[in-house]
Amino acid sequence: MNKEKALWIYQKMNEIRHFEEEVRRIFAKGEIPGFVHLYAGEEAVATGVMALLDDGDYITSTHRGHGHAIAKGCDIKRMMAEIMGKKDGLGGGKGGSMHVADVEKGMLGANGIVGGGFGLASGAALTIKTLKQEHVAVCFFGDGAANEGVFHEGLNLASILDLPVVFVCENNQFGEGTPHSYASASETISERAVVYDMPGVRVDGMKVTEVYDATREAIERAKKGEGPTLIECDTYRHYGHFEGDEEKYKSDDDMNRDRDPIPEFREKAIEKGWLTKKQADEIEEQAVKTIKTAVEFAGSSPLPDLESLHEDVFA
Ligand SMILES: Cc1ncc(C[n+]2csc(CCOP(=O)(O)OP(=O)(O)O)c2C)c(N)n1
Repeated sequence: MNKEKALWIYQKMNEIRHFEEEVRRIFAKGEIPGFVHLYAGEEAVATGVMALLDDGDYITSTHRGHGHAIAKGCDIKRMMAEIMGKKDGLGGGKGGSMHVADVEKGMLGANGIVGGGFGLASGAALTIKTLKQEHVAVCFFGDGAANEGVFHEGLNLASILDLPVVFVCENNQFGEGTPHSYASASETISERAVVYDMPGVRVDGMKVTEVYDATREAIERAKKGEGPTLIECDTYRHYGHFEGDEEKYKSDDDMNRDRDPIPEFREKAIEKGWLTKKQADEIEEQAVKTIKTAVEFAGSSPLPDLESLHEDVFA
């Protein structure tokens, strides 16, 4: 970790948070078609990992993918337009929140299929290995996805082929309304790594520095040809599973509202001398402006033309 990385991380964390707060507001006004699953609360994971990647590295995302897309460098204005179903969206407004993608940035896509990223990430890593590139693929997935069969297939394949892939579990304790403690036979997800002969690490996913350090080691290993790593990040989503979810399945103790990775990192970064208070304040103010501009851009973008209905549609 250094000043440059810390500045970037704090900027992206704030952009993600304000982006999600605006999506929440716009969704409540009825201006977003379909579902949205907000990433607020989990910012330390996306930023801690993505601080170590560049455009040549691939990621696969989830239904809760806005944070991954922002941290991977997707155009924020075009993301907002996509989520609002507008013509200038990254996918022409036809994919929406769960299909935000930008292959040029190595963002292979948010994904409405829980567990849909395991095969894609392993495939991307196989491409990297075959072409002898100095890159990695990162697969983000939730604790719920870890109970899908494809988790086991993906990890097994990546291990036997020594693929340069990092599996990052965002364990936010719930798969929709089902607690991890009820749905998982193993206490942790990381301990499952042992049967696939790869390192399994569990970190506090509310602390960017922990996510960052674990990811750095995993990437080094992957680039040396030593194969995949499983990282489990203990995290928490601030809002419901999707917007409109009243979270009646959570007790007061489960709400964990005071766990927030952003002030946590601000304090640490200032204490370590990576950021000054002034820089942190400026980053916070700039993030508000960046997202305001994105909302204006998306709001003034037209709906896709009716004649384009069958373009870019594969099913
Ligand atoms: C294959 C598949 N099964 C079920 C669903 C319905 N579904 C959408 S999100 C979700 C919960 C996923 O939980 P988790 O992987 O922990 O991610 P989180 O929502 O907590 O980020 C489920 C079951 C789906 N979209 N795809």
